[in-house]
Amino acid sequence: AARAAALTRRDFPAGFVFGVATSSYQIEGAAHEDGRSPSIWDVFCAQPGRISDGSSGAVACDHYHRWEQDLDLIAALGVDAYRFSVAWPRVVPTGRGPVNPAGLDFYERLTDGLLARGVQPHVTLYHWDLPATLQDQGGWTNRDTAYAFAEYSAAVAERLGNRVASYATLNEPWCSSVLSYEIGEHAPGTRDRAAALSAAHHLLLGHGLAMPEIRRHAPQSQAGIVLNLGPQESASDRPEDILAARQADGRFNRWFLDPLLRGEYPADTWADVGADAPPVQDGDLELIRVPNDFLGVNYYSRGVIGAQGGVLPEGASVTDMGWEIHPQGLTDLMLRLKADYPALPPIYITENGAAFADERSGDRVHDPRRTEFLSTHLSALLQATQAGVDVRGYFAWSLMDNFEWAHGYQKRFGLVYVDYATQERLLKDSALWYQAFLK
Ligand code: PNW
Repeated sequence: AARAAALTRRDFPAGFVFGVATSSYQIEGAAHEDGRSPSIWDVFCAQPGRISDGSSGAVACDHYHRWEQDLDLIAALGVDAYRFSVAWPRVVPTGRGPVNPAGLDFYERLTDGLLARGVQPHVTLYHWDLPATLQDQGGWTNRDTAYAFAEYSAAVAERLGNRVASYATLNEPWCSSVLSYEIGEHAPGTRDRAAALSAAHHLLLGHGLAMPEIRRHAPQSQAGIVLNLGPQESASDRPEDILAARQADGRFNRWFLDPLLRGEYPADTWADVGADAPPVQDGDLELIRVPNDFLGVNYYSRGVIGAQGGVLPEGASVTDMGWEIHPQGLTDLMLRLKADYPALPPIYITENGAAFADERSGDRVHDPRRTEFLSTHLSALLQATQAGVDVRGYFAWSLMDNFEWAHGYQKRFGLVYVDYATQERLLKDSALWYQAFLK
């Protein structure tokens, strides 16, 4: 802990980018303004029982109206970069069809506002808010959605162009396929493995189709994709646990990494899913294997897997999400990616952070566990860079408390506290720590 407390940005390679991250539906609110159409999350939140506190992102952090003060806050943190996402239903309200200029205006204001403050804009094109009209036609289980995504991506890249430091096509396709179509915890909330695997394939195809559009309109920006990854380790030496861990790794990590970086689905997992395998057409994998300038990695935890499912190791400490706190897993993951994928591009950690119920006392919010989480994960990342892994940046999740999907507002990931009754923002102790780390 003493070493972690002393850590500063100067321990990292020159040029290493430090930032904070958010996503559109989680912070913007203004769900019906300036031509925005409903997304699948508006529809999902309106269904009783889907969101644990019955809330939605209709207002969220009201960032759509408070963006200027939020950009000042970002600048005050002293970060190099800010990662935000663009809401597809603001830009192409019908999903596929005419562009809504007022939607693009908002993201142009953000982009220029960041640049004016000396902060690099990093854009994610799809952080889960699919236009609801596309879900009416099957959403990501419909191959056409991949083509619609490429057209929407082109419209964003055409407007924002080279002003954006990096474009990520998708955030966490595991979440927008498996969690959304198979586990049913995220929108649209279906429970169908074949649908999830079809969705995953069309998401990857959408990435492959969008990349050349981004490059055409923003040739100087970096372009890539963001995956949520984590080691899936066996709970014991028993062969059945080892097999289960390998299967979990196949579904969670390799199902996305292998098509993107090797141009093939993992054979063992393909065999496991049997008749639920996705509808792959000739040429799809060549498109999906398009070279990326970077791979974004969101790291929160590892999995410890037994034949019965995921287990929590004895004595493990967890965040309010119930996720094990395991910084070593970040080092392990980075080393594994380098070892297993010769085509691995430079890595950005595009999300890392923790939910804790933070105690507010007056105008201070004491969150020592979040500071500890961030500093130990940064140390773990530093170890990976020192072992030769090409990591170029780190984004803390999240800039501020926000709408945590199926958990509503009851899980707080922010470095900045949000008082939802007043929309007041307050730097938590962890934000002050990050500020000092960056000085
Ligand atoms: C990510 N899992 O979601 C998202 O990119 C963020 O929008 C979100 O707020 C953040 O992590 C915290 O949850 C995840 O079940 C959701 O493994 C679920 C999982 C991973 C990431």
